[in-house]
Amino acid sequence: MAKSKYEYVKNFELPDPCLPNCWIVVRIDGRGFSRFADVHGYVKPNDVRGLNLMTRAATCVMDEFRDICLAFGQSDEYSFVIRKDTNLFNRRASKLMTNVNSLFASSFVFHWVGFFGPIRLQYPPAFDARVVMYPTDKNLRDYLGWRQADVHVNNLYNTAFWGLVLKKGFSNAQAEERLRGTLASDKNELLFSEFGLNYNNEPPMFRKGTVLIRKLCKTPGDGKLRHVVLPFYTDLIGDVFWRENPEILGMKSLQIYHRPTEDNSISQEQCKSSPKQDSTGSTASATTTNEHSPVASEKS
Ligand SMILES: Nc1nc2c(ncn2[C@@H]2O[C@H](COP(=O)(O)OP(=O)(O)O)[C@@H](O)[C@H]2O)c(=O)[nH]1
Ligand SMILES: [Mg+2]
Repeated sequence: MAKSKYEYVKNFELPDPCLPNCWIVVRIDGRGFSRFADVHGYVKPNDVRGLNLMTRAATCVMDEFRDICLAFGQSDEYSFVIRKDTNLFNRRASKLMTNVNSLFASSFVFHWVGFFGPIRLQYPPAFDARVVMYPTDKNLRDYLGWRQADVHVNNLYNTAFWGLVLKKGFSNAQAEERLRGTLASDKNELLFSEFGLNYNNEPPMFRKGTVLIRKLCKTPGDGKLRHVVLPFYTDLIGDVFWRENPEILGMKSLQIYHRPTEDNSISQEQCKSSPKQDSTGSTASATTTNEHSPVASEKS
């Protein structure tokens, strides 16, 4: 067919490939989530329903895009790490970013009722996204370490702040003033002396965020090995996680994971952490003991 006079406009579309051989990270972040959390009555400082819903949405994304080898979530953000040898969407940054982001947002809405039940969604939430490339394993680990350190700093502060406001009747300004200039050790001490709370006993999901990785799990019943996405609440900064899961950076075949036999699910009431089943039957559970949990999602 002869070229139409409009064809030339395609030349305005610029290529945007991600550099070869780099880890690709897509990070999504809730837009105006402080307001969203207030409007929907999120528990302060951590709402397990909200955190688990984020993890459910992230699991949907990982189920769809198998080249995502790890995701890390906290608060209103999730980072998705895409294998450095991926050819997904020909490595086009905008395609990767928009597909991950839109599937995340639609999954968040799709699964809302499974986590929030009768609390209706008041308006459509939105998420921004960015793509960042990391050329070395160290860069990638440092990126994830940075996000995890952020969880620690924010959660320690927020736990102290909301403790003062909700349990001691401080105004927001008074709590801010009380915490101004304090070190981590001061906040730990404050939590212990004022509220009898040992920060290290707070649920790992709150303190460390959620790591999603892929494993092979034996399915109860038919005993078949199936591909699963599992949540872990564990340290990413040290070497242990990377030593125990060498397939991630090594881009090797999935490892077999043996599920803990006991039911570790806990509720918001029990420890401000509730990995209840959602309406689809999937779980994204937290544990206080093993820092890992039952299956979040299964695909054969
Ligand atoms: N109450 C509550 N708020 C949360 C929770 N997770 C995230 N948020 C809110 O979401 C915000 C996320 O931070 P940021 O992205 O910087 O703020 P944004 O620009 O308003 O989206 C936090 O400051 C909280 O206000 C939660 O579990 N409970
Ligand atoms: Mg945000």
